[in-house]
Amino acid sequence: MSGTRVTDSLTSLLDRAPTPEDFTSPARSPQLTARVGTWLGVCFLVAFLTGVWSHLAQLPNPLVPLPTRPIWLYRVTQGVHVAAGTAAVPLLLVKLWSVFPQLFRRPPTPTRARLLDAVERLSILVLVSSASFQLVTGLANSAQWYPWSFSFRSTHFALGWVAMGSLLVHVAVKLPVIRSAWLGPEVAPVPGAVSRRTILRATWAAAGVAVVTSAASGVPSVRRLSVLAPRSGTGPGNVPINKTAAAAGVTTAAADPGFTLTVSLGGAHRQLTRADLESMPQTTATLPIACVEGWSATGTWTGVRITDLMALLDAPTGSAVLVESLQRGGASSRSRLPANVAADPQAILALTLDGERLSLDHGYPCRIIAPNRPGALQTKWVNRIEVQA
Ligand SMILES: Nc1nc2c(c(=O)[nH]1)N[C@H]1C(S)=C(S)[C@@H](COP(=O)(O)O)O[C@H]1N2
Ligand SMILES: [Mo]
Repeated sequence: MSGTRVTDSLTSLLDRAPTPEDFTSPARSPQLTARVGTWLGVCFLVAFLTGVWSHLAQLPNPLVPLPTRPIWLYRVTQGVHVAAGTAAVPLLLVKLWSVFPQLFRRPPTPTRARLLDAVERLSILVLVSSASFQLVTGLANSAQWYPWSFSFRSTHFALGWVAMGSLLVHVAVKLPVIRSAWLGPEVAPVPGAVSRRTILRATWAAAGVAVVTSAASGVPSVRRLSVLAPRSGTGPGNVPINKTAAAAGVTTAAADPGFTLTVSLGGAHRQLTRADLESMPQTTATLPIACVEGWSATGTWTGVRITDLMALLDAPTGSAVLVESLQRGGASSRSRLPANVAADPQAILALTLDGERLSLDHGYPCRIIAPNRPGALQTKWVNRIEVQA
């Protein structure tokens, strides 16, 4: 095919493609787009800030020690993170529906304008794809479904910055349109057409239903309504079970009566059986498991303070602690308690939950529980504690 014929057929294809004017639904308007878009932007900002916080909370070696109080802070920020992301799903769908005819806008003719148009389209492509990626992976993660091989946390974190950056560019470019849509004269409703108010109400309702049925399982009064939340069900002590002992491949080792925990500092170490741990002073704390997936549940845990274990080896105060599980591999099979966490009187190697011996699935013989930490760091089936002086 010659060059001119290619250009000719491309031109005729473009001629036959619809134009924005072909989509005549009076329900679409800049006023609708601006309202949904503003709330979508708010959801993304909230999810971004709480997401960065969650990322920092999971760093083994935080630059600045994150506080261990209030004990419920991470539970709230992560619940809000997942709720904001879930609410954003219907908002993004309505927003895209309200603007998609613009895809068919013909590029302007003057070179400069055409270039600007191309840049804007490119920035929107980045925004829409990064935003969709965040919502799809986030939603899959909150359903504990990881159908990919990349690291969820670092990818979701990196794309969060991309989405936020392109959102800022988008808002800056559209500021005049957003302003006049919010502040300009009221547009009279078109008789017989679905009104903007109806669409907005349906959109808010959809966002509300999405949050309550899937993301609100950490709020006791609505937990029963969270029918789509994978772990609104209860395990022993009303604390859901994240990964079972069988799934982690630790059943035999964890149930072994010969189990010992090794506590070490440099070359020195102590071996402790479960009976040894039970004979040490016991501490009780009521603390939540707050999963990155959005659910959280409170339990009353009893066991040995981390500081008491450190004292067995005369470890210097202010030491951090590395904790390892019987589980081989897996992102949650080890965690680090920075010095301020290890020193906390509520940082416990738990032996019981709600007065009952810890179940195998909750981490028997012993598991970490400490205040204001992501659930992923509350290591189960602990068999090694290494003091890092
Ligand atoms: N060894 C080990 N510990 C683990 C996990 C794991 O997969 N393996 N999952 C973590 C995650 S992501 C959470 S949310 C909590 C859940 O604790 P639970 O199952 O007792 O509710 O355990 C954490 N501890
Ligand atoms: Mo988790």
